[in-house]
Amino acid sequence: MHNIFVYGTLKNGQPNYHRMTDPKNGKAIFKGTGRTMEKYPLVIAQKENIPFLMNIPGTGHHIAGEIYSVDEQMLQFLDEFEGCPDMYQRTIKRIEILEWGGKDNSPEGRAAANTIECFVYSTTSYQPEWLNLPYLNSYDSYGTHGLCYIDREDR
Ligand code: PCA
Repeated sequence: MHNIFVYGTLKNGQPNYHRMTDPKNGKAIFKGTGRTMEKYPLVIAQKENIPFLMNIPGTGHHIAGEIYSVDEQMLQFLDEFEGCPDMYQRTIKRIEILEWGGKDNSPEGRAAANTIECFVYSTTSYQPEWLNLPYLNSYDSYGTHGLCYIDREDR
């Protein structure tokens, strides 16, 4: 199993969460909530209103998200779904654990420290104009920004 930190449309309550819970895609077990140790610029870009964490550590905010443990099948599914490595690249980042909320109470399932290394889909293939967009610290497709994510199926 692999730890993955999601900050965008894959979070619970967001438009692509159902892809994480669909057993056809593999397995994803919720572990808890966290935020990036480093600051990053998180923007909503392109006509489909897609959240992008630009891989520029030190700029922007600590980004809030959710930690999941996923199997190899789900990781492969997510790589393909997220257009990795063209649109996003999957890299390892250190995440500060805010709440360890998983159902797994076994010693191995519990967080021993207050940080954890996770895969994250961030991007270096961004448009320079994106640097001028507002930087978010937490993504919500349905937020007051009005930039609701446009589903893949509706494009
Ligand atoms: N999906 C991935 C990256 C951005 C997005 O919308 C995520 O939720 O972390």
